[in-house]
Amino acid sequence: MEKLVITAAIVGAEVTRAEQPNLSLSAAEIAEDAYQCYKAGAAMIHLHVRDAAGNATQDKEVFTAAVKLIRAKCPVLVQVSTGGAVGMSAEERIQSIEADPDMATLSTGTCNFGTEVFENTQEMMELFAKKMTAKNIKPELECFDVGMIDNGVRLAKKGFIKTPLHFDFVLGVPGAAPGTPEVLMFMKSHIPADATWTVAGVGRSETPLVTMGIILGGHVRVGFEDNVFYGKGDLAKSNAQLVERVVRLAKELGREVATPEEARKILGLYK
Ligand code: KMH
Ligand code: ZN
Repeated sequence: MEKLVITAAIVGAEVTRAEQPNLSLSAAEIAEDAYQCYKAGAAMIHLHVRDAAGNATQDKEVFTAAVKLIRAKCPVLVQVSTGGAVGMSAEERIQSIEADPDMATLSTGTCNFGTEVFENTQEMMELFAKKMTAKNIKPELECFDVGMIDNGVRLAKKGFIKTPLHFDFVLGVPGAAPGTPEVLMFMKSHIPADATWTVAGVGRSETPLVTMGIILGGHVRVGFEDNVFYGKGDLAKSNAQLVERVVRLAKELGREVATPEEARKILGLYK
């Protein structure tokens, strides 16, 4: 089995300080958070950024400042979000790839997202794919439901993105696929044989799905974007605490953890 790539989704677009008092908002806080996750064993940071008021933004300058500060502290890989927040335009969302990331997300389908709709039309997916390919950035295909896998495969068949593909199954978003073992097993079996995959479980599905990801040879994502708790009713102290748990689980289950440089090869990043 390949070594385990741990991604830390440290900020997200929706979480607030009221829900998680230790949430990082400024570029300096985000960089320190990323560094602590790197020290704990994360090979990659899935990055969202916030504006001065603490709201999600896809502003390229804000992304660039955060990416630079993270890179000044440690060699962790940086994957920028192009998902942004619900309601943002495609043009707004794709700005983040101007920050020279190692990787970027590409959500391959529209779904309900709680009480809202996270829109990713065919036109948007093709636009994002073309722009990432032009910049030599490998996309992580964010799949919140099963049909999104097929949309990702179709993008490759049409020549918008290169194979082998890398998927992230984000399970447990209310309105999309639930975070259950059965769903993960199906999604894992539904991707091309040469593809790699990561799993992220929202809320209480985080730790069970991470454990399955370790056992099944996938890769895993944890962090405040997906889950602010350590246990039931017990807020996590930090993103690093969530990463530390993954490292312990991996050790107990006999899976080695990848460094950022190893992760770059395992995921087949382009640069
Ligand atoms: N904030 C969600 C609506 C991504 O980062 O690519 C979308 C999201 C996906 O977080
Ligand atoms: Zn995200």
